[in-house]
Amino acid sequence: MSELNKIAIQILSSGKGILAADESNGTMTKRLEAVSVKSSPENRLAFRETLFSSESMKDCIGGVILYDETINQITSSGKSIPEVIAKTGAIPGIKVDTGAKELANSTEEKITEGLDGLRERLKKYYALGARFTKWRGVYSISDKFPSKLAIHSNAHALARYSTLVQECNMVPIVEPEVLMDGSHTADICFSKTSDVIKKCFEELILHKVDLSGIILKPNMILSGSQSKEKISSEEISLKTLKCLKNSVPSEVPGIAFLSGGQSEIEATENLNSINKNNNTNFIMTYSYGRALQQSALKIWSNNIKDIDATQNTFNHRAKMCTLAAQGKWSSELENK
Ligand code: 5MM
Repeated sequence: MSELNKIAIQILSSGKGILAADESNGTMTKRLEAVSVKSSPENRLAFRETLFSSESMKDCIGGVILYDETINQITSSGKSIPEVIAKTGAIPGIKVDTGAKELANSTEEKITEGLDGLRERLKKYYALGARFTKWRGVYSISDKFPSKLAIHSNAHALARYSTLVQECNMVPIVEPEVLMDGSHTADICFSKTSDVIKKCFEELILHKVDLSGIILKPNMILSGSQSKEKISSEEISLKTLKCLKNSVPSEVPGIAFLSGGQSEIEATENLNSINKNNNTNFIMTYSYGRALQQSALKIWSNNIKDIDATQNTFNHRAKMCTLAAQGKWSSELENK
């Protein structure tokens, strides 16, 4: 077992998942302003420190993805954020892409940037305590999209990013996110997501990435958010499993889904169905941002001094997701 494989397994095993707290300042500002809190470095730190010191970190969270600002922040107790996270047993990680920009020659689509100077930035993050990283490619669905150009260029970037990360002894999370926006059916999502993931692995293999030392972070197979089609959690899980079974090489140790705009309960229920029906050898868990933090952020914004109330809300969500990662969740547990 390689060192990278060990790290990946440590992050994902025993029902643990990943807390995606890597919102860039732009996204975090939108989230904070939506609950009428000023987006200052102090407030961003206060919310995140509250989550990272919660009791559920120990049993539920295997890794936390940070943003550049956060990994460099020092808490009120004088500890760095990676130290606070490592003390709970979770592994600190870092988002290393610099965002999705307009794709030249297909300007309605996006290409994720951040390869320039990446090798040097990775060394700095390793020294700060990061042992895994994240890079997100984004793809939209329409009649024409994602184009071959977007599929190819994002896969190429994900592969080049992964080689540099492994060279620096960290585990790359490979996140190709096919967005939920649109009125497409789940079958269209299935076919476009399959194309995207297959191309990613074609490039990862070409670039000689050690597949046993990565984590895949894909979307689930869902109907578009404006679609009239409504499919059950059971159907979502079967389509998602079929897509991943057909597109992901067996060496990959685990898959950690993004929530992508699903409600907290939808993301939990769907992950639970996926695990109940899991007929693959992949660990199937969560790497949620909104589906772990939304309710906690609302409670925190009511009174940022009431740390217990925020932590209780976050603990509940983390516990529900961890049960779902083992196929042991049920809706009755939400009200206990
Ligand atoms: C936490 O949100 C991340 C967004 O970062 P940007 O601010 O750079 O857009 C995002 O990559 C996130 O890690 C994944 O999309 C998963 O989050 P959700 O909310 O979809 O579970």
